Amino acid sequence: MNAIKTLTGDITHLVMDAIVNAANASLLGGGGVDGAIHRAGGPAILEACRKIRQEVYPNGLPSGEAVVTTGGNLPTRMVIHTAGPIYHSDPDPAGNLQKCYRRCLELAHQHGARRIAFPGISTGVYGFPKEEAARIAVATIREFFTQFPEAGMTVTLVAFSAADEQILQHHLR
Ligand code: AR6
Repeated sequence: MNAIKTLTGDITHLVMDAIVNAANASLLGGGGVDGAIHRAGGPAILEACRKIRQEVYPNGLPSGEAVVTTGGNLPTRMVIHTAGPIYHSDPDPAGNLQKCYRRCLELAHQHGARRIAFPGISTGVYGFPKEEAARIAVATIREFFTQFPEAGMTVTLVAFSAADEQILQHHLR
């Protein structure tokens, strides 16, 4: 059985198989949830990101792509880093946000992750409207579940405020 849940809190505290990082093309850290994950996860995550930049994405992670690293000191086995679209400059913000969710779910599934948590990718500094982002998140996860009914995944959508969780709940109804 697959399921979608919501929760309000700090994603770095969650015991999961995988948590998603709303990173950027550089993969070298930043503010928001990215900063929190690197601070709490320690240097092993940054080290793994540097290696991926050198070996796989010398020009940076394209918008809509995702990569997996260790969870370092976090209570999660792995971190899936994705670069969400910058809402006001990306040529296809909705399409690329959908790709982010899809790609993260595919990687989680490939790595055997059953408990996976997402923050609101692009809904902070990157300016993606929260309503539209929640609709895309829920629709993309549901589509994935339809294609992989046997995946046995529980996806937790993590809000950083009660108001944001209300938006997610609305789209789950
Ligand atoms: N746990 C859960 N959610 C969080 C946390 C946390 N610890 N911290 C923030 N949020 P943002 P973006 C929520 O700005 O818009 C960074 O500098 C927050 O309330 O972190 O994808 C990166 O390096 C918001 O709803 O990510 C990039 O340069 C959501 O997480 C850039 O920002 C995403 O906010 C990415 O921007």
